[in-house]
Amino acid sequence: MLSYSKISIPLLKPFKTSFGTQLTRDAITLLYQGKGEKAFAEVVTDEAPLYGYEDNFTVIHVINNHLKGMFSPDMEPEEFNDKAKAIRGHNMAKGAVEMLLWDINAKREGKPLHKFLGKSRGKAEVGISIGMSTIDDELKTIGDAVKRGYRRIKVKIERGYNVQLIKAIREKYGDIPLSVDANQGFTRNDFKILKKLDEFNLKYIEQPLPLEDINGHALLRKELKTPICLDESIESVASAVNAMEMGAVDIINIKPGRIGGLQNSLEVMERAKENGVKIWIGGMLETGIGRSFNISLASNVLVNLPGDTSPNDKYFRKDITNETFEMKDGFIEPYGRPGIGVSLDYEFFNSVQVEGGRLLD
Ligand code: OSB
Ligand code: MG
Repeated sequence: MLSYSKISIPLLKPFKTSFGTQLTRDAITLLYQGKGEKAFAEVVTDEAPLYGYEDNFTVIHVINNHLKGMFSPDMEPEEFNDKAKAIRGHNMAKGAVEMLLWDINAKREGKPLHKFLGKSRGKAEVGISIGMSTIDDELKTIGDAVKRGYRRIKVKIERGYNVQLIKAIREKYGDIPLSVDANQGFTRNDFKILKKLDEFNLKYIEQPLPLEDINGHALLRKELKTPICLDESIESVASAVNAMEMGAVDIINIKPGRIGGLQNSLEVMERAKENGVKIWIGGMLETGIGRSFNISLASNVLVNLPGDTSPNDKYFRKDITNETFEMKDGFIEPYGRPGIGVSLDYEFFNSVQVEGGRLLD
């Protein structure tokens, strides 16, 4: 049986980006209960379409009315992807169903997901993504993150909150590995502001322009010394190939839940390698379910930069999974049990569930 739930869990700290402030993680989770083990997946959408055009409401609609008929627990992810190609876009909805199939298949084979996906290093290199607040508060958070051993610090920027922040960070912490994420907060008229960031030796600037404007990123890339990383613009394999062919991108932030799942992620990783583009695995404040998928993928040998896959306790006082991820020397290990290797704390899960329904017999 395939079912979904919507849960809402409070974030330890509000997470502010150029597109808004999140106080809770409102996640759609998928559960497949067959004869054997249960399998899980998590959709990366939120209540409102601020990051991309999909949201929790479109996802439930697309899965319920279009994707569930294409899903069978006996199929491999590739077969589902071939069928789901008939539906335009909606890669966040597709990605969650696809990842559920990876968990089902890995469990059927008795293999941990990170090994089932191909060559794994057995650990993921971890960076932190810090939401906007005040410069003083961010400096404190960064000090703690450096002490905890994070391998890269990423701060969010927007119009009116950028150069001053980065200057303060460099003054206090020197040349730590630092990047910035604008979440589409700038336009083609802002190249002058963005050029000012060149003097701070940033690892990269992530998604400065609107997601549709891939050529704008190519134009900006010619103006900047700082490498360009794309996040929201990479919605599919095709958009990744377009961005690379247009010279719009140095680095891609892959979120499997954003680009239709793990098969697409692996394909983008192969294409990136051919094109000399670097890869890291991002996050969307996922619970332990989505986090486990991200960490499994981030352990792959084709990933070559630290990602946004922090331990659960960066986000939540309590998570919906019994197992949590811990960071040691800036690395997190995926679980060795079959599939995603985590189980649900049903008592807590039920207490935070705001909506649920059966999708399919
Ligand atoms: O742009 O990477 C982003 C969170 C929600 C939506 C978009 C983004 C983010 C993050 C947080 O940066 C990454 C994480 O720690 O999960
Ligand atoms: Mg981003």
